[in-house]
Amino acid sequence: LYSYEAIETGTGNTQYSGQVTLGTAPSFTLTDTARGGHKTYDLAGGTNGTGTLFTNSTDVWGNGSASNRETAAADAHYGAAVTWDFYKNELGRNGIRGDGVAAYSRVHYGNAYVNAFWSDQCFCMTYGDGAGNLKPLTSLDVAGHEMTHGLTASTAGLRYSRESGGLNEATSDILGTSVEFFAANSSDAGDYLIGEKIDIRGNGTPLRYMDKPSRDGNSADYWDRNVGRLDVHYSSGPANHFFYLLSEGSGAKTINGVSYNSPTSDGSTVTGIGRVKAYKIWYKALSTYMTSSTDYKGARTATLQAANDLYGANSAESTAVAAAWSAINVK
Ligand code: ASN
Ligand code: ZN
Ligand code: CA
Repeated sequence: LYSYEAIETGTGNTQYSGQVTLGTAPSFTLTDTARGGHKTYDLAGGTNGTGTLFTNSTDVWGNGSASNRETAAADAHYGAAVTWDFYKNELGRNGIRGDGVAAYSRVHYGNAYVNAFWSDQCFCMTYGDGAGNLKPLTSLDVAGHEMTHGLTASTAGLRYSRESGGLNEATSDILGTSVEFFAANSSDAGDYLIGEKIDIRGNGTPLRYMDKPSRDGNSADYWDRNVGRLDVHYSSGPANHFFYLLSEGSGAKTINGVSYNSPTSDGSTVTGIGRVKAYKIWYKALSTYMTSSTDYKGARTATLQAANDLYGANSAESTAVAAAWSAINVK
């Protein structure tokens, strides 16, 4: 008639998010019964299969340093849990597919692998250890980014090339960043930077910036007719910029100690509506109006429809959506 699964929790000492609570049922494995049964596995340098489920009878996982192989697992397991809670509490969605079933995570992929990825084939997230094995790609924003590739595949299905690919990448940056803010984790406060904790270039700079994407040297700030020719991690720039402008507005601003200065293509001033309304609009557009072939023009239409549904036609929110798109040259 019904089944009962114990909800057990242990302590994770993560590298990027401090000490956290982890789902560890049954009997001290990295299994999050409260969140669809999400499990975290050790690939131990392998590049296929599931590897080995993490087990530790002390129920204390990692020590905050990458030299302990459970540390990356604690970060990945935590990132999946916070993203799950964000989807549920903020977006009203029960897991990636809305069916209450979790994906799983794999850490220690390959040798000094400096990336992380989502796979529709395994319905799983995979993380490398980073260069020199010291900075695994398991920060909260990156976990939210990768899990959101699963969400996008389950909803709009944005094709991973040209403009739809840029929108797919931006959706992962937008919701990954939103997860970081949602967590309100004192060791990893929210920001509009992607991968800032990983120091992927070794000079302290993040992978991407949302206030002015061209700060990375490659991403586009504004839409133009050739933007779809860029790599999807650079054609995401205008949509990331749209999300920043819609949330925070144009110009200079400091948030959680990080300074931003967001320009507009036409010198207009955009007034932000706050990131909570902004991500609710983006998610409704993604899950209701966007399709596999949605381009930048289509994203403008989809988010305007979503804002009209949520806040009313002619609402301040809908007006701000139009203004933010116009400011990145999507008229
Ligand atoms: N980390 C990258 C991403 O999620 C991996 C890739 O390029 N597919 O976009
Ligand atoms: Zn991505
Ligand atoms: Ca970040």
